[in-house]
Amino acid sequence: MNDAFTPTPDDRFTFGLWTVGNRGRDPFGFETRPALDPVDAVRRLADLGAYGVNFHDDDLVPFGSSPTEREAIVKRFREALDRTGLKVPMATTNLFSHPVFKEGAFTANDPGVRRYAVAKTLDGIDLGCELGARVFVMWGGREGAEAEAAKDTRSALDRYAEAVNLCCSYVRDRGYDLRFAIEPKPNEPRGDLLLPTVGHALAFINELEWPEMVGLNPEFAHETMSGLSFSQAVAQTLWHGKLFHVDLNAQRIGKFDQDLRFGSEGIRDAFYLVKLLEDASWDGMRHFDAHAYRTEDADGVWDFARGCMRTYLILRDKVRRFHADREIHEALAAAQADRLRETTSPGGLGADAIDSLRATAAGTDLAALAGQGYGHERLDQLVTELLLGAR
Ligand code: GLT
Ligand code: MN
Ligand code: MN
Repeated sequence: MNDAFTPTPDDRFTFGLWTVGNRGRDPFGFETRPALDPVDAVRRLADLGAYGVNFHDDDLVPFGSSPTEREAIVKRFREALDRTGLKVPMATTNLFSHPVFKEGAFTANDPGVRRYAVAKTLDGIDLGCELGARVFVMWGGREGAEAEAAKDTRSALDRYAEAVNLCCSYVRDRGYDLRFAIEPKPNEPRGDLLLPTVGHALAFINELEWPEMVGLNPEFAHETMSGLSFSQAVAQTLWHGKLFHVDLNAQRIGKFDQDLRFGSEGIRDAFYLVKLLEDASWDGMRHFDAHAYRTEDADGVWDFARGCMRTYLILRDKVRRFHADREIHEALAAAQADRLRETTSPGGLGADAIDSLRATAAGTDLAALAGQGYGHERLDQLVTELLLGAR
């Protein structure tokens, strides 16, 4: 049944092969679902109205494939893309599954491991670009430590930057139209990961050789694991011009990385995130980095995928209603929400302007300002009622 919340490619929804292909394995239990052929994933996602599909090198071309096998796999996959019109906007490398990366990849103490990790990434870049990817995600799942004595963090950051610089240099040399998006995460699978939050990653980018080539791929679950506001993190990323990609899912604070169906937890946070992306007219991909519950069979996976997209579209409609709601407008005026756009010093930053600011401030009616109410209870309740369908 098609309704107003049925996705179309114009909505720019994407999924990873590893997301719909997730087989339900967890640290305590084996797979509960059969393997999914990437070509079937392409067909099902296209049927559901997605725009694209993303992958790790090994999701598409199994680790250890020969060049002939690689060629056959890529040909078959490309035919599926051509048949369905599905795109590959993003690609990435798996630098976390193979035991060789157990001590790190770009930041492994052993230079041999680091060289292998960089070379594997360059191969992944070739594969991604061959299939049209314009963004390359870097998630350093093994870059971190448990035994802190064994890892010098400052040297690790030197090597991390060196690896990213090598990848940028390669892309420039090849003339690829590709940008990198670093994905922060606080922990898991390592005890502590490097570049644990959006803030750490933004600062790291400034130290790189070609900072303009590198931005962020913030993930809902990862900032939430740290107890941080995802929409604030994404807003700051946008403010820096660094939102190159986004990983949407759901997460409860304080738990392991749950990667739940978008909107299944933290519906208010999800609403404010959708509001942010839509109000900013952000033109990137709405990528779902999530997977179906382990309880699901093969059909349940497509209920999961449909659910992610529908919830986004329902929240997008709520954003439209928010802007059209007269009472919400009044409450926003009471909160003086628009006045934050007024500059603090209309005369600028010079000495005269500062003198004038101080003269104006000297006349402040402290009692009046301290006594004013902002009406947040009313505004917040209106948002609650909007989300609950009561307005
Ligand atoms: C892995 C991780 C995700 C990353 C993927 C990209 S792999 O599933 O949990 O957060 O986005 O490497
Ligand atoms: Mn995650
Ligand atoms: Mn992710």
